[in-house]
Amino acid sequence: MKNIDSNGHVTGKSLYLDDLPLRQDSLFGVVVGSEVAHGKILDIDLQEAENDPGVIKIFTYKDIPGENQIGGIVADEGLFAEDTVHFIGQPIALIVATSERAGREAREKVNIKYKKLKAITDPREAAANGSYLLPPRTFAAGHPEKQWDRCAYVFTGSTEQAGQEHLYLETQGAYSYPMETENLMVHSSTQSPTAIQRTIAKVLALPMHRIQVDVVRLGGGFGGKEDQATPWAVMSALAAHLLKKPVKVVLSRHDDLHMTGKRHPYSSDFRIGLSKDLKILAYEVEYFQNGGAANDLSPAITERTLFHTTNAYYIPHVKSTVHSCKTNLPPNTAFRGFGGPQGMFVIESAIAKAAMELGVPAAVIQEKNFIKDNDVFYYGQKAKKVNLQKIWKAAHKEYGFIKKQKEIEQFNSQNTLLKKGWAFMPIAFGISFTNTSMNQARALVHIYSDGSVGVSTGAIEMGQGVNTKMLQVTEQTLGIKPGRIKLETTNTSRVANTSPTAASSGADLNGKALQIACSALLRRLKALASNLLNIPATQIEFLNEQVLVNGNATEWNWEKLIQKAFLSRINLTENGHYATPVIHFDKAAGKGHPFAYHVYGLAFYEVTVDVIRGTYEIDEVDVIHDFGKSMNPILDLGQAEGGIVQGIGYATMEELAYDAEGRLLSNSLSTYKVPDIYAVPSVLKVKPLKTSGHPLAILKSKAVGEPPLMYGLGAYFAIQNAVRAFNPEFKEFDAPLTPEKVLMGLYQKKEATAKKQLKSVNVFK
Ligand code: MTE
Ligand code: LUZ
Ligand code: MOS
Repeated sequence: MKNIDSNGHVTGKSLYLDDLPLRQDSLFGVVVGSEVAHGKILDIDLQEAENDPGVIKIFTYKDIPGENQIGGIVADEGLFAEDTVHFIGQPIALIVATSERAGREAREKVNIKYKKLKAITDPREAAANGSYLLPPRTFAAGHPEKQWDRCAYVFTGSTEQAGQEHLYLETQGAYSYPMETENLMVHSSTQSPTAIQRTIAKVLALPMHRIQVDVVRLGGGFGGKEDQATPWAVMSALAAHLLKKPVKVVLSRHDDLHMTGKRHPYSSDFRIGLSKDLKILAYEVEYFQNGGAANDLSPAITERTLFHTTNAYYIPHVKSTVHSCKTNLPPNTAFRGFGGPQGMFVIESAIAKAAMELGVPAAVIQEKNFIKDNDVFYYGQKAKKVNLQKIWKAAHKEYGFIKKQKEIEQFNSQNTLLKKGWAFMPIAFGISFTNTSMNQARALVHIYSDGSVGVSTGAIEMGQGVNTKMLQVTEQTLGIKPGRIKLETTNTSRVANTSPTAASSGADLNGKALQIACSALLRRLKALASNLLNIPATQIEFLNEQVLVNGNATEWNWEKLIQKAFLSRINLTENGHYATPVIHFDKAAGKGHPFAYHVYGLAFYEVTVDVIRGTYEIDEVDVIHDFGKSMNPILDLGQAEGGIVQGIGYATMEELAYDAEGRLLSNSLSTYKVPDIYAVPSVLKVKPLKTSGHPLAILKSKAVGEPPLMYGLGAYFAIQNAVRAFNPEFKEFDAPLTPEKVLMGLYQKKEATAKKQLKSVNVFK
């Protein structure tokens, strides 16, 4: 089934927040952000702005009836700054005006005086100053400290990874209006309607049931709207509630880039120890995570980094520590992969470093250390149904890598102006929210008396096609035509207490809840048919809208049976609840079984570097991916391709530039370079592994939203190898590997010491 949104998207008929018709007397909010990265607010002069003709009111923290607090995991973030500011763009006030333009003009007239304080934007510098969001978290297994002497080879190194801008096509925004009594209706472009409902309730001092959040779809989220859709929705609700008028707050692209957090940059040190036969015996890593000015989702992202420290490998002795550093940048947040890509880049760098020093291809070390069935991930979960060996073999057979590698070697020996490189990137990504309690969902199904069906779940459609998957689950469970089914908006009054649509679990969690609801309805209808036909329910089946008995048609079809059920006063509404079984995790011990299952796969990269210009092309990416038993191969392929390209952008070209004060310089699409169609590899093949799927995946179809992004990291190592074919001194792990860095790397004399004094202190040296 093709994506049910595709016609609407290409004809422009799909509705987004900005397509909602405005109510009479609607007002518009423009956010006033801090102009300094760290400072005391000495004075806020709103007089001149307030006198502007279009301005209705300017709100600050003083207008908040409840708590000035929007922190989701840790209560450390005000909606509006009070006396100090911690990043450029931090909201201080909301100007509500009769038009957005009037609001923006008034913003020019706001005068805020600050006393500047020292701003820190580098996580190592923050650590050196004791500036942390939370104490460090460590996961460990075995005794790495006792292994170093026993290892035949030990290597240390450091890595740098920049952040990444989500660049959802639709910027952050919300539209709220008051309803009868104290009730509020909130339309928001959010992955987490419940977080918005809960936070508005807290800020306005209202019970949650007064607030209804409704979401049609998002023009992309990528994690950027898991937590950070909240402030704008709360601001619009605050103003709507206090002014008793509809208020829309939508960020301009410029404001969105400045005010919202991004993927966390990491600066990390590793030490890796191998045996004579290249088994990894021990691995130690310290990550310095750039958390920005408040926790936001950093504690959860920290955990996912720890979980993905060993990526697809079995390592018996591991110690992994994340230092979550507080800096004067916007709070960094969820981004497809959620700390996983950061953990994986470091272990892949460690393997690459060992391979360079030992003079073998990294692939030799990778393949020898893949995790196998019954090996235990270092956080205690036993690996089951691992298929990396199978994937490795399938990939070699399918794509003929040995021949490709020989051809690349030959190419390099014959060419002086162009050099090729290759690399493998394996992945093992855990599926479930790492916070066990979040792994639950609900679905509400109505069968109307004409036989049509309305489905509500907690899942948010953000382009990934979750609504299409929900429709498929309904269709297959009830045995009816897709045309009978309508996916309702995601609404907190219909489905309450939702987890964000995140962690790639949207389809699994909501789909399983929906299956439970549909199955209950089906049992009820079968009991009715059994009565009508005087046949045991076990012999009855619903297929293609027909009621079948032992495979034979009866006089009853779907419509007729539903009418009969309604007249017989049978309940045609059902609510399904699903909580992932099996999973558990002891946070203090750092051990347990946190994931329903893992998604595995392998990507191969071939790239060509121009040694005069430093430019490069990604010639080919060949992937074998474990989709399980895909319920929708076209959608899943789209997720894989999109994820890979987004990951390649992260590893090679997306470079966030700040000035020394923490002001974002790459604040437009002319200065922040994301992959366009020309950056997509000329050949990008994604083939499914043949497998029967996993029972905890919806219809055995594995979660696909995030895992493919991490294949993108392979681009880094392939380009690095191409540079090394020209200059073996190039050994840096500093992502993204932009053409500028490639050019420097091609001509650098010896292994460069890290750029800054602070960064050169490897904790393992
Ligand atoms: N695909 C599109 N087109 N747009 C998005 O915003 N978000 C990604 C992924 N794929 C995203 C996307 C992220 S970060 C996640 S967690 C998953 O979709 C969420 O959806 P799922 O749980 O239904 O896979
Ligand atoms: N969000 C979250 C996530 O709250 N917990 C997670 O484990 C997670 N994983 C991936 C993406 N978002
Ligand atoms: Mo995705 S980072 O889990 O929203």
